[in-house]
Amino acid sequence: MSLLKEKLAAILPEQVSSIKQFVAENGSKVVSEVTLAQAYGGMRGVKGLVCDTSEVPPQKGLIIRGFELSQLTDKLPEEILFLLLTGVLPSPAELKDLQNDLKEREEVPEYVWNVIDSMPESSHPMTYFNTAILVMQNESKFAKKYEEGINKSDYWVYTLEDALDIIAKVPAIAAYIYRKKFNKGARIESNKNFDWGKNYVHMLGFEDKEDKFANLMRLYLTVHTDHEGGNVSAFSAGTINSALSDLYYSLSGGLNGLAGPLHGLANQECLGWVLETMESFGGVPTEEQIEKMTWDTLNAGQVIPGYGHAVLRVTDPRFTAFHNFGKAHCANDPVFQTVDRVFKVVPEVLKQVEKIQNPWPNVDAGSGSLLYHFGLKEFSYYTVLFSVSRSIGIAAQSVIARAYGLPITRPKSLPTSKFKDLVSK
Ligand code: HAX
Repeated sequence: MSLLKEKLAAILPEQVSSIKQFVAENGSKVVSEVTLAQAYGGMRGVKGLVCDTSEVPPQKGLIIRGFELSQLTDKLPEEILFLLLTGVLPSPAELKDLQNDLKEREEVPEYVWNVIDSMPESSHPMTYFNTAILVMQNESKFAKKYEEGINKSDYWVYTLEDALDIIAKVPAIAAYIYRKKFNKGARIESNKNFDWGKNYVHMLGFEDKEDKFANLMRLYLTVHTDHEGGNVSAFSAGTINSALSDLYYSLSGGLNGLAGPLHGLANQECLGWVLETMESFGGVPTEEQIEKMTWDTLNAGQVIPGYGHAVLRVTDPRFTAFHNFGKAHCANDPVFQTVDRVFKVVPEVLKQVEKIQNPWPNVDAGSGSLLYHFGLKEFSYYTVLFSVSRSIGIAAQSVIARAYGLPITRPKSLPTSKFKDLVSK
């Protein structure tokens, strides 16, 4: 048994029984109320979901198992996976064991390459990626065991198996999609000596002798892993998984949500907006020029991608992590300089638009300029990078949900006529 599985097997029973007792003793206590505006407003702020892997306090931003993001930016994504699942960072031996386990699971079934090869070349990289995950459903150990008839208490064990199988394979799949879609040449085999992030850079086909791009990739993959349970991708995946659809079904479904421009696709849109601004003004724009471009976009009835958030009310610490990396490694890059200047101007403009709750940058505002700096310029690919990382968080949330025995998700909807009745009472 792997050290990760051993640890989970040791800690989960105690956690599950303490949650059962907590709910039994306090089940009737009111923890949240719902206003009419919330019912029509995407359930914003309604506290009706459990997520123990991470939380997002509006005034602070992402906290993973008690660690603020700034305490985790030097960690590998594999360490974050261990942390999300167990609540503690791995020891060196536990990390090595997890990395070896992932290496053993990384071979991608041949039919996945064939399916990717047979898709229309015009398909978006996210369509390739989510299709590849879905077609691998054929491999689900959870689905096979479920069909055989397993005990509910073992659901988490086979969800973990699926989780590790998927996480091991996604870098190679994502890298091949990049190489195929953008005519970069043949598929590159994995290097068993590299960690998960560095291996991804290697399979994408980038020369990276000093590990500079690998360091950005490790940071990128660490930062995007998890963002509590209510965001579109995690919530959708969790809902699908709650029906005991296995992780292949649920991850693919959740990542289809990440492909939306108000969610993960914002990173591709954001760099597009920055480059368009640079092109309009022939180089790094002045603050006045950025202000004009911002108002032009708003007046055209469009959003400024990379700014605003449904939960956050401060600068996203994930943006800060990328901004700091950019200042340290890309300070002279004109695209990064533009992002830096946009950060000075856009919040001041958005503060003047009364309806906007949060004028500050989110995770997507700066990362594209760093990828661009290292030569990954095909920005329709950026959401795939996000997805590779988010697979970790979604997988961890599903393992925990199955261990807790959470039931099928089923909130109540009402027609407008019933809400009118409720309001008039
Ligand atoms: N530019 C222009 N208008 C904005 C805006 C922005 N950056 N952010 C919010 N608004 C508008 C909303 O569109 C909404 O307008 P309507 O009432 O006319 O529909 C109004 O301000 C109120 O919105 P809000 O309450 O402040 O924000 P929401 O919770 O409704 O939406 C969004 C949050 C992230 C979707 C929103 O801020 C947005 O569209 N931002 C730009 C897209 C983006 O960066 N998305 C990525 C978010 C992070 C993420 O999930 N990454 O994966």
